[in-house]
Amino acid sequence: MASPIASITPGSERAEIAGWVHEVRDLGGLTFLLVRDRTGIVQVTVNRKKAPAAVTAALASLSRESVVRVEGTVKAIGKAPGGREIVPDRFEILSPAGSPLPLDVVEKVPAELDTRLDARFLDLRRPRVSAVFLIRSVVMGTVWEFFSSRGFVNIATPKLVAAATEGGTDLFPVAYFEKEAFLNQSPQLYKQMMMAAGFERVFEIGPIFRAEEHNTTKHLNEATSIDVEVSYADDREVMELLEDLVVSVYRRVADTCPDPLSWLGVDLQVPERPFPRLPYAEAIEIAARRTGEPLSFGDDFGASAEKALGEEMGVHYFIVDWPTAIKPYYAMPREENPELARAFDLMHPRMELASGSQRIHQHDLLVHQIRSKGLSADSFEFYLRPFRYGMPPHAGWGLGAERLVMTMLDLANIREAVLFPRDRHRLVP
Ligand code: AMO
Repeated sequence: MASPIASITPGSERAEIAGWVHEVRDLGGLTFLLVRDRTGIVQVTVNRKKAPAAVTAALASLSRESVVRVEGTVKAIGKAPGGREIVPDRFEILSPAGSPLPLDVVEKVPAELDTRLDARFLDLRRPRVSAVFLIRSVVMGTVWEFFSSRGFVNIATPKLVAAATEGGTDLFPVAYFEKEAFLNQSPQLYKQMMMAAGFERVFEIGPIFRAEEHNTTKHLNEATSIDVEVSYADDREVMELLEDLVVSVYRRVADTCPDPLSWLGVDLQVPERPFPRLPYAEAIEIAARRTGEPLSFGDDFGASAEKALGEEMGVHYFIVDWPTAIKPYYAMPREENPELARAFDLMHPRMELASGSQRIHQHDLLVHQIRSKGLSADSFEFYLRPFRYGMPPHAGWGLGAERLVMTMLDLANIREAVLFPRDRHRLVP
C-alpha cells in the first residue's frame, strides 16, 4: 500500500507512494516530477536511458494532476523538497487528467473566486485552500467537545418547518405535498421547546437557510449555525459561555494546527477574556460619530457602522442592552426598563459573529411580544403550547460557524469558509 509522502525520509530505502502529478520538467535525458498527496510533495527522478521501458512509456503521456502510483528506491538529495527523491522502477498512471486544467493547482496564475468555486475539487487540492477546511474540522470538533464536557446534549431539529422564526422576509418556500413549508432559518423555536422538555442544556450544529437577496462577502443562503440553549441561565451567563467557547476554539487551533495556519500565512492571536461589553446606546453614538451618519436609538448597524465600531474596539466585543423594538419577539425585555432587552450580539472587529438573549418564558408576555411585532400568534401555536405547561427560564445564542472561521483566518469572503457555497447565483456544484 502507498505510504504518506511526508513519511518518506532521506534515510528511507524504498518507497511506494500515490498522488497527483504536481509538476513535470524535462531536462536533457532526465525527467523530474513532483508528486503530491495530502501530506506533502516528493521529487521523482527518471533517467530515460536507464529507466525500465514501462516507466518511460508512462511518462510519454503524462499530464499534470494525473493520479499516479510510484515505487522505487529513495535517494538523499539536498536540492529536492524534503531532501530526498524517488528513482522509480514502477510507475503507473491510475487516472489521467485532461488538459488544459480548468484551474491551475500550482497557483502560478491567481484565479478569481468564481473560477475557483466552479472547479472546487481542483481548488481544494491546494494546501492553502484545504487548510481552511482542516482548521474548520478542528473548530467543529472543539465545539462538540466543549459542550459534551459541560454536560450539554446534542440535538437535531427539523429543517423543514411550517413557520418563520427570525422574521418572514428571508424564507425559502418548499413544495411539501399539499402544505406550505419552508427551510428553517434557525432552530430557535425547537431549542426553546427542548427547555420545556427538561433537557436543560442543548446544542445543535446544523444548517440554517436565509433567502438573503444580496450578494455580500459575509452572507450565505445556506450557513451553519452553532446553537445553544440553557435553562435557568440569564443573558450574562450565556455570554460568558460564548466567550469561553470562542477562546477555547482559538486556543485549540493555535495549538494543533501550526501547518495549516502557516500555509495560510496566519499568525493566530488567541483573544483575551473577558470581551468588552459595549452598551447599544454607546455603540450608536460611536458609530454616528465615526461615520457621520444620522444614527439614533432604535437604528440597526449597517455595514459602515459595523466597520466603524470594529475600528474603535479592535478586539472581539459584545453589544449589550439592545432596544427591545429591534430584537426578535422572544428576547426578554428588562424588568426595570422594558425598552431595553436582555439581548446581545458578539462582534468581531469585522462583523457580527453571534446573537443571543435571555428568552421570554412567560406565555402571555410572549404572545404580547409576537403581536407587537405584527405577527399572528396562531401560527406559533405549536411553539406557544409548551409555555403553558411549565417552561423554565432560559437563555441561548446562535453563532455562525462560517463567520467564526472566516474572521479567525482573515478570509476576505465567507464563501472561502464553505466547501460548496450557496448564494444568490450559485446552486452548482
Ligand atoms: P441571527 O439571525 O443573528 O440569530 O443568526 C445568528 C448568527 O448566524 C450567522 N448567520 C449567517 N451567517 C452567514 N450567512 C447568513 N445569511 C447568516 N445569517 C445568520 C451570523 C449570526 O450572528 N435565533 C437567533 C439566535 C439566538 O438568539 O439563539 C438567530 O438566528 O453569524
